[in-house]
Amino acid sequence: MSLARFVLVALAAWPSLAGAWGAEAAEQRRPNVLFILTDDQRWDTISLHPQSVVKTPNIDRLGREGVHFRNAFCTTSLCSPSRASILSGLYAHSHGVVNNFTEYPESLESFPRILQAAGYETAYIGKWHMGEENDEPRPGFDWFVTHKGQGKYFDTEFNFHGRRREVVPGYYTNVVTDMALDWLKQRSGQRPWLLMVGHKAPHSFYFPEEKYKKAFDHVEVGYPASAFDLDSKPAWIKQRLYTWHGIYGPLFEWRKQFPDDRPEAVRDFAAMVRAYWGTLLSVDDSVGRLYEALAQSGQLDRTIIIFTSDNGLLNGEHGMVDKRTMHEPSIRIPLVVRYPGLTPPDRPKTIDAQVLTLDFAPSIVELCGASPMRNIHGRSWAKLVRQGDPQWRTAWFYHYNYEKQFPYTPNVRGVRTDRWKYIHYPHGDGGPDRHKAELYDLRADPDERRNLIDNPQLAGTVESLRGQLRSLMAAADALPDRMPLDEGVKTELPDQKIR
Ligand SMILES: [Ca+2]
Repeated sequence: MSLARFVLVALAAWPSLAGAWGAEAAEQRRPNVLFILTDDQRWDTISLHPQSVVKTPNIDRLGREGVHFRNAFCTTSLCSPSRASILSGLYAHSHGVVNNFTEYPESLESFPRILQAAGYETAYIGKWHMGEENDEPRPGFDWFVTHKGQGKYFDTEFNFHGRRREVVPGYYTNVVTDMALDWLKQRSGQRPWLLMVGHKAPHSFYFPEEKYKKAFDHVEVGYPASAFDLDSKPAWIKQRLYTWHGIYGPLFEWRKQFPDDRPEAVRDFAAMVRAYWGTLLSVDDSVGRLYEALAQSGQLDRTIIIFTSDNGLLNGEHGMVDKRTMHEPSIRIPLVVRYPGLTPPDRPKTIDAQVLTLDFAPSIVELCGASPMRNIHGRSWAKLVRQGDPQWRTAWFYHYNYEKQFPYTPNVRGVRTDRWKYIHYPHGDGGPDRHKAELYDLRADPDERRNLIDNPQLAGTVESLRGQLRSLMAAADALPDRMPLDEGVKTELPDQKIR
C-alpha cells in the first residue's frame, strides 16, 4: 500500500484524526500579519518614490517583491483619529476618536480583535497613541507593550502588558524592533500571529540616531516654491505662516528665535527637514531586521507584511509644517505590502487606484480568512490587487475638526476624485463658510499650486464636486455634520505638555 493510500485508509478509519489533520492544514494556510506603522511619514520618503531623498532599500524591497500603492491616503490627517480608522475601517465621526486625546472605544470592533477571536496570537509593540495617559493593555492583544503619550526617541518608559513598567535604554526605533524580534522568537504555539509594530519615528521633535545625525548634511534644503505662491489661496494659509504650524514659526524647536521670515532663517528649516529624514534611516534598518528574521524562520512567504504611516506631513508646502490640512503631502501615506498570496515576489505590482486607511481592516480580515467586518466604510483591496476591480472607488471624502489646542487649521471638509480636489472650511455654526474654498485639477497641477475656485468656467465642476461630497458623507452617515466652532488661526503656542 502506498503511503498516500495508507493515509486515506487511516483517515477513513479515524474521522476525528482527519478533522485534526484538516484543521492543521487550514492553519498552515492562514497567513501571519506583520503591520509596521510609522508616525507622520510622508509618502515620498521611501525610495520607491522617484523624488525621495531618503534611501530605504529595505522598505523598497517589500514593494519590489509585493505591492506598492502609489495613491494611499488617510481620511483624517491626525494621529489618533487615523489610527482608529486603521483598526476599525471607520471614519472618525463613526469611531469617535476625533482628536488626539480620545481612547479607542472599549466595545468597538477592530481587525486585531477579529483575528484574536479567530485564533490568532496577537501583539502590539510600540507607539499606540490613542488615550494620551494610558499605557495599559488594550482589547484584542495577547501581548501589549506601549507607553504614555508620545514616547521619547531615547530611553522611553514602556509598560509591558500591565506587568511592569521599565525605562528601556536606547533609541526608540531599535528598542521596539528588539522587542518585536523577541516576541517572534518566544512564541511557543503553532497558531498564526498578528504583530503590530508602532514606531515613533519620524514624528516631531525629530532626533535621529547618532550614526545618522549628519546623513543629510550634504543635501541642500530650501523652502518649497509653493510657500511663496499663496495669492490664490484662502487667507488662513497666509496667517498660518507665522504660527506653530508655519514655516516662519518655531519648527518644533529647530528655530529658537521666532517668528523669523528672513531668508537666512531657512537654515533652521533645513536642519529640521534633515533631522526628519534622519529618523527614517533607522526605520528602514528595522524593516530589514524584521524581514531577515522572518526569512530565517521560514515564515516570510506566509506573512502579510504591511508598511505604512498613520498620516502624512507638510514639510514647507504652502508655507506649512505639520499636517491636518487636506493638501497632498498631509493626506498621502506610504504603503507597501508584501504577501505572495496577493502577488508572487517575482511579479510585483504598483496600484494607482485610491486606497484609504479605512481599507486596512477589511483587507487584512479577508486575507486571513476571517468573517468579513460589517457596517464599515473601508473596502478590501485584495481583489483590486489580484485581478483589478472595475467597481473600485473613484472618489472619497476627507474631514478634520478644528482643535482649540492647535488653532492653526480650520474645520476641513473635502472630496478627492481621481482628478479633482475640492476643499472647503465650514465655520461650524451651520452658516456660510468664512474662508475661501480650494479647487485643484490634480492631473494638471499635482502640487496644488493654482487654486481654481474663482474660475467661472469651473463653476459646474465645483457644483458637481459639492454634490459628490454631500452624497459621500450621507452614504457614510456623516450627516448632519457636527463640528466645533472655528475660532480662527492664532499665534499662541500649544501647551508644552501636548506638543
Ligand atoms: Ca501621526
